[in-house]
Amino acid sequence: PDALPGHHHAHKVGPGQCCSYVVQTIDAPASVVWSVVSRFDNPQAYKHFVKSCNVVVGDGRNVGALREVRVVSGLPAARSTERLEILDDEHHVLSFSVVGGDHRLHNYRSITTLHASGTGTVVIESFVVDVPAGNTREETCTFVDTIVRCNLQSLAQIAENMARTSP
Ligand code: A8S
Repeated sequence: PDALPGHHHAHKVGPGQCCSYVVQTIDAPASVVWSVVSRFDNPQAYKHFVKSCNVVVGDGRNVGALREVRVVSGLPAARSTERLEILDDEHHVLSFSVVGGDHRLHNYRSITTLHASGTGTVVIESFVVDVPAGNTREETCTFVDTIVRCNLQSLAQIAENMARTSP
């Protein structure tokens, strides 16, 4: 399975859960994209919905680190507690899970992988999450897809700017 580029994204999906993924091409080298994505302590660098982030356990470079994220107002949530699950600098893989907060995305887990493609990078971010009571699978997937797509579009802009100014 290590030979398959997508093997990290093979989530275990339970009965009341949904999963999906977003793909984003970025016109910047994977090393530049990784320098932004790998900062578990600094998601606000490209996630516009994040107002602030504090690492409350560990140091953000080691599995098991916990961050306390506050999101901007206007969303159906104010905060989220997230655990670093995978940080692989060699293969460009980051995964975190949601372990607390006041939102409805219970048992959320995402995996982000970078893949060099020509002079650019392809980013794949997949996720699995419980479908909240009173919502459909489609509603849940659409909600999360929208957030993840926003994040990856913003990541593309930032990394492309970095690559332009200091290639
Ligand atoms: C991420 C991905 C997601 C973040 C979701 C899906 C969230 O931060 C927002 C709204 C919510 O209702 C849930 O990579 C939560 O951050 C923007 C607070 C978790």
